[in-house]
Amino acid sequence: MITLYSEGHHQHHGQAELKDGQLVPCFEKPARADMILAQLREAHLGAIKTPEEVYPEVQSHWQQTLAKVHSQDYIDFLANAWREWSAAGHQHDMLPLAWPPRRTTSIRIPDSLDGRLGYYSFDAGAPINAGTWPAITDTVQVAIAAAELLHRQQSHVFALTRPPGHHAGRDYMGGYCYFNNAAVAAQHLLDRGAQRIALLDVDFHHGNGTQDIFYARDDVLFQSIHGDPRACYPGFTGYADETGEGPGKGFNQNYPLLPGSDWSEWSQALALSIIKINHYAADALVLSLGVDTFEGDPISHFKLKSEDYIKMGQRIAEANIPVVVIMEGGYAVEEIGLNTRNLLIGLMTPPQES
Ligand code: OKP
Ligand code: ZN
Repeated sequence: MITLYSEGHHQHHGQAELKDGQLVPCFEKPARADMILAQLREAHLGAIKTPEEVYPEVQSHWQQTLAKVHSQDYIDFLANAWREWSAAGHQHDMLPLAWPPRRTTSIRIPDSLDGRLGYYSFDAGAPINAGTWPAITDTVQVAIAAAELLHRQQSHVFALTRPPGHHAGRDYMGGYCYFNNAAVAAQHLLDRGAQRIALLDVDFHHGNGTQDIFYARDDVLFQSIHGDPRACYPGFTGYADETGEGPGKGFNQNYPLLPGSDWSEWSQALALSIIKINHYAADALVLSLGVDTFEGDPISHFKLKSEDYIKMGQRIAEANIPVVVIMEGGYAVEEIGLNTRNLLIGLMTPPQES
């Protein structure tokens, strides 16, 4: 297995997020990726490469792929946001403070930076600092290079992406996410000739952004297993009756599970989603991997154990299609490396057929 990684993510480190009414240090921090990388090295899970090493053309192509998944005005907003913010004399993180409410007659894009910040976000959970743009553009290239390697006949590739991406919709950020790395990887595989991509999101939180991007498309089958939106962030989306629209009808499935769910409940949802994926006959699988389903995760509410990630990887391997793994969440920083490593080991060593 090959891992794709780039140092650029270190430049993105938010200062604070809201939790239970208080500003607390961001759970989404550079050490998350560092811990995963350390575990991969220790386990000798295969070569760790930069996007430029394996796919130099990515440096001139990533913007084209990105623009098929996100709107150009949103991309431009992110490209210029910090420059505008710091020109206004601010040094602390950018965070939005107002959003259009229900019954807004027509949502126009404001001129003010605060207004645009609200327009292009769904929560105050995605702080922008001076290094956010270099980090998110670096990690998009990690995702594309990983997809490229999969296209060139690798059976498993791991994209160690950070910050995560699955809450980022076509034209909005939120929940630590700016660009949807998994959606970009799926798009690159389609651009390389794949007909059907399955995108399975196993992060604790609903992949609302990925659902948004592919909701009306039939070339990406989106499956998400997550905390029930009645109780869990981000809420509002992730119900089982959200099944796609227009040409995408039937190509979106949500498996909401109650807080407290453990491997026995979780693995039943996985089995259902794998049946769907097999039936779809996908050319490749993009796995949005969050290990915040872990019992020790500080912001999530499932009860998976470290060993369960080996089984998870094995079950996914049984679907017998090439898999590109895109890193999403996981905030138990001490265990994030072990849990990720276990998933990857499971993926590479499916149980022998009896
Ligand atoms: C990003 B990813 C709940 C606060 C939730 C944002 C969580 C973003 C998760 N009390 N804050 O899906 O791992
Ligand atoms: Zn998550």
